[in-house]
Amino acid sequence: MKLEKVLIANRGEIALRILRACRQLGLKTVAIHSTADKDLMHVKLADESICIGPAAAKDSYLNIPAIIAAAEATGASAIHPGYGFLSENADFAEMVEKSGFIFIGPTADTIRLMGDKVSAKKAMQRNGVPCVPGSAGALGDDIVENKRLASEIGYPIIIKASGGGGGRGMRVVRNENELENSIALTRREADMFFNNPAVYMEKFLENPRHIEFQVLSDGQGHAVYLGERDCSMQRRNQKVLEEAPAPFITAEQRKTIGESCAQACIDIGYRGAGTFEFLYEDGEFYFIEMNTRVQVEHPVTEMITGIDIVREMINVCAGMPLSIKQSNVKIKGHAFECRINAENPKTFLPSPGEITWLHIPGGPGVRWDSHIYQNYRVPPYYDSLVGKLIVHDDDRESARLRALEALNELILDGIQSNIPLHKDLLTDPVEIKGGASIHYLEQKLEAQN
Ligand code: MV4
Repeated sequence: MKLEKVLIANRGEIALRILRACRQLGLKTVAIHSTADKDLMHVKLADESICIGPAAAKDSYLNIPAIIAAAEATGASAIHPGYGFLSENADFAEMVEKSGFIFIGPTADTIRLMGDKVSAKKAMQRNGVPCVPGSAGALGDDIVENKRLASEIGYPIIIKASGGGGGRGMRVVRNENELENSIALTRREADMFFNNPAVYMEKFLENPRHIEFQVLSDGQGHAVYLGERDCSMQRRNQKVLEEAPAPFITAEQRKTIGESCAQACIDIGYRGAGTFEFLYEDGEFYFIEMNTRVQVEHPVTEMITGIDIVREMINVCAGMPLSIKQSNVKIKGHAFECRINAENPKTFLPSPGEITWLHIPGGPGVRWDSHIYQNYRVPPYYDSLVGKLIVHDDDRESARLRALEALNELILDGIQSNIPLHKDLLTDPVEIKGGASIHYLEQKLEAQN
């Protein structure tokens, strides 16, 4: 089917980001929104908009029949899921394609394969992507065998739900006494939350960094890697500050790991934008999971490569071959992204409400990806992300100073935000040095209390 009109099945900043990419490609856009979101910027800008349900996400942005009906009613040719919501729901992708629309993402089978962490890991292993040492597949019920495996790997180990991911359904086990009970508990939770009792075992890495590789792939035998991002600055599995490239990663490491990711994409017939998540400790990369969607932090990669990831993912999902060759991917300079959340800076509780004054920073190398505007009311029903401040400069230190200056210019009044946290973080000696672990931010915040 020819791509002419894209239905944007999301809200907020990413819906606007997708709309901008569509506009540039000459594609018509359809915004769908909940009753609480009629004033969203992309709803105003889209060629057409449809209210698909009440504020609660389960009745609107997660309502598959309502979204398919909106696509049919508007004659859309494709659906872009953005991130979160239905973006990694294989049943949704399947329904979209069975209804005759293009799903702007990988096939339902690929989403299913990567959603099952045991099968994802197997796919990576056969393509030379380095993985965390662990069980060869799902654990059986033989406790003697599981104990043998755990002591072979060496404690501490971690039990993870195969249907989990993103930090849900995991349990660290520090000695043999806890093993049987931990497996049983994780299995029970996995069955309850993911409808899948399969669990697997990995060596637990105590103090890793979170480094992820961005890929683009056309499902027709071509794939490129766009370097890596360091997303270690996080609190409760929510990333706060991201950067690209990752500090202290060599060009040789980038090439080795990136090539293995691109190879895996070709092997599984991956289509669209994807992210390979790794833990990085003592100079080694260990694959943990793959995200089959466009990610919040994709702009830092766009800034250092000059590649419009959202445009490319639309093109390859519309059936065009990948237009980028690996030899044309050049990493230039350094980028940071500050996630600006509407939240209480001390308690981190959401802080919805009306934005009474907004001033957006500018100048060279400053990018603001956000749907908010002066007098916009941040609704209480959704994620608290209200904007992303992205900066780029020739080197890491210049980019850091540019981020600080942009944060100083940014005025966001009427709601509380984490702008103070970003100012604090970007002047923190550990952040200035670079390479902090995934636990650093939580430890820093703990020490301040
Ligand atoms: C781990 C780990 C240590 N060792 N796996 C959490 C999110 C999910 N994507 C995987 N997670 C982890 N897996 C092994 N073998 C530590 C984490 C982890 C983490 C990973 C990335 C970013 C933030 C994190 C915070 C806590 C734990």
